Amino acid sequence: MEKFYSVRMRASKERAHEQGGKHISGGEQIAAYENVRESIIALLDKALTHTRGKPDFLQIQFDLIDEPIRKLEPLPLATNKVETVEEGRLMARNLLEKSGVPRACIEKAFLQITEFFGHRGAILFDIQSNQRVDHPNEKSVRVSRMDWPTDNFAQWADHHAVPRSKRIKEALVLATKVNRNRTTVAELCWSDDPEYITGYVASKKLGYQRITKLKEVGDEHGCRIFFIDGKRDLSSYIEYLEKQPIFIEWDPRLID
Ligand code: WAQ
Ligand code: MG
Ligand code: MG
Ligand code: MG
Repeated sequence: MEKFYSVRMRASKERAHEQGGKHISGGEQIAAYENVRESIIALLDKALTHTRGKPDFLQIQFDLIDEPIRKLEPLPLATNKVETVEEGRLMARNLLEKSGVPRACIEKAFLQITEFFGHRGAILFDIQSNQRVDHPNEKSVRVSRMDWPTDNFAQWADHHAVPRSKRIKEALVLATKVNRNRTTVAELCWSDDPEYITGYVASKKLGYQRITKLKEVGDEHGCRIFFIDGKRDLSSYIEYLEKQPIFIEWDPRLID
């Protein structure tokens, strides 16, 4: 069996993340040994040229994946065009509700949303208790060990008339890993990169629903919230997010 390595990067400014530094960039890939160098260079470039600023802390590491890598079909994609942030966020709320997140939970999360900005990972929000549950220490969760082999992604992108963008690839990889898990009800995301204003709501039910404007250009506040059904075991869910290796693989015969 071919061996694969998880390659991860994180970069911050002023101090390391755990010392309260500003998050600049993160990234995760899976590479065969002969491609590890290429992965590390790609992640290094991502960190050194980031629009959130020049990092002064950077860490890249790789480690062998022992477990078999599970394959998942990418979530179906749709793009919703909106003109204003207000329209975009209203659409996001409606899509979350259609995905099965209760109205009261959505309102509670949006009331607290400024506390969910500026993290390196995702906030877990429980739809039973209407509370943030990625405690202790309010440590957001970084999803890792996932990738989409380049050629298969390019085929998928061309077929769907979507640009072969790294950003779209990374977001759909993460959204697919997260939302194919039964504990996840839905996800809400927009970037913390000042120039990138398209975000999405994702769920098993609705797939990957892009929304073309969820913030203003120049705004460095981004967020990622996983709405979860908290009756299930939280620690095994977090273990899945951080450790379960996943490859996205699109089957061109399954035309959607
Ligand atoms: N695990 C958990 N949270 C993450 C991860 C991860 N691997 N990567 C990013 N985040 C969180 C973190 O809090 C970031 O601040 C926030 O998400 C935004 O990350 O056009 O580019 O990488 O279809 O800036 C979505 C739309 C783009 C793409 C999202 O997010 C499209 C994006 P960013
Ligand atoms: Mg990213
Ligand atoms: Mg790769
Ligand atoms: Mg970012």
